[in-house]
Amino acid sequence: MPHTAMMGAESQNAAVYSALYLGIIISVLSASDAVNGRVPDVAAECRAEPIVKYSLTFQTFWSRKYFPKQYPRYRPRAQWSKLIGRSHDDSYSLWRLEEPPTRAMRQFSERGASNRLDMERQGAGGVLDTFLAPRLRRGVGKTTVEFYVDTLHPKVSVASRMIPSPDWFVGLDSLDLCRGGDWLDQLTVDLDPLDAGTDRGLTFTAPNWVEDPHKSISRINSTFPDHPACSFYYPDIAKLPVIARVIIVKQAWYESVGKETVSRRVVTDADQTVTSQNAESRRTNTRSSKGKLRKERKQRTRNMPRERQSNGEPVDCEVSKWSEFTECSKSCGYGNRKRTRKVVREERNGGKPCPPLVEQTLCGGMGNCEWQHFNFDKFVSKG
Ligand SMILES: [Ca+2]
Repeated sequence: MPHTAMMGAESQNAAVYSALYLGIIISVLSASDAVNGRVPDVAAECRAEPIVKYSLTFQTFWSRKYFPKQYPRYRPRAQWSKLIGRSHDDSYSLWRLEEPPTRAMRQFSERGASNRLDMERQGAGGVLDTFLAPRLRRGVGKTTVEFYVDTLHPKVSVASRMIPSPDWFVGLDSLDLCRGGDWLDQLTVDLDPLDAGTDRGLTFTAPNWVEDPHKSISRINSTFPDHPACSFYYPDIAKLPVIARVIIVKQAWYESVGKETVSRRVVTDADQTVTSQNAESRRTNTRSSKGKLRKERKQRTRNMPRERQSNGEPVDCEVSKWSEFTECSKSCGYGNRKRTRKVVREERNGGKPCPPLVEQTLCGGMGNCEWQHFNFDKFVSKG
């Protein structure tokens, strides 16, 4: 690793571990820590939970207020491309600071074209899960996506291109979510603008001007590129305001039980009847989902046969048998399947409330994928 910031990053990582042990689950790293993040403890590999689902929120702050110089207001106004993401092992790299970009990343950072990146498949070339979040049509915005990691592919990388820009993007490089034998609960990483090194333009709307020969990927800051014309050149400030941030939160994890991998716990809100509801819709639309739930319950009560209400004895909730599981949501890679049950009788007079009505389990796996170059043996051994 050529980075001189290595020691700093290590000690900051150590601080993060300490914070986690103290129960403080929010920590802030800079992008350089993500780039340089190396885990000293590789003996324990988060084996207790072989597969983990995380949410990743991409939040952007590219506003005229914080970045007034040449701020793109029209045709196109400041915005962000779709966010490309992968969970992966050590053998894969989406992009790396101080290394030339791959052809796929060059295409993406210069033009937002992802046809080469789209050829990267789940279960191939060290990639476990491929995911993407839709573009943000303003400089300031937020979007959330979910992805899976496992003990063999504990790292996550993402990239989103700045539009308009010559070849500028933000991203994460190989952020390891397994630290000291445990999966991180929550992590916030501030992202710096990056230059892919393949276009010489210095301003957001500069015409296409090939960098020949190509350079390596570098970090843009208030004095680099060191040219007054650069759209991010603010020599009077030491550090650019934060332009983008990634917040990663552990959502669910899975253990192997017999032959089947089942969900052992899903992070939920207080309402137990939505135990297995999709975490993203819950987060973004909590009020409406609860409203809907109330409505459904009311409906259910109205449609049920009226029972005698005369005595005040507690009546426990009664539910039907579980339905069959739905088909797996993915034919290659990890997906979800769920089963449901219905309320046969509501609880009354302080009787036992209804248990969860939806259960979601993990299904699929890379064994279903057809790509020849994937090492299936790895996954068979995971059960
Ligand atoms: Ca450039």
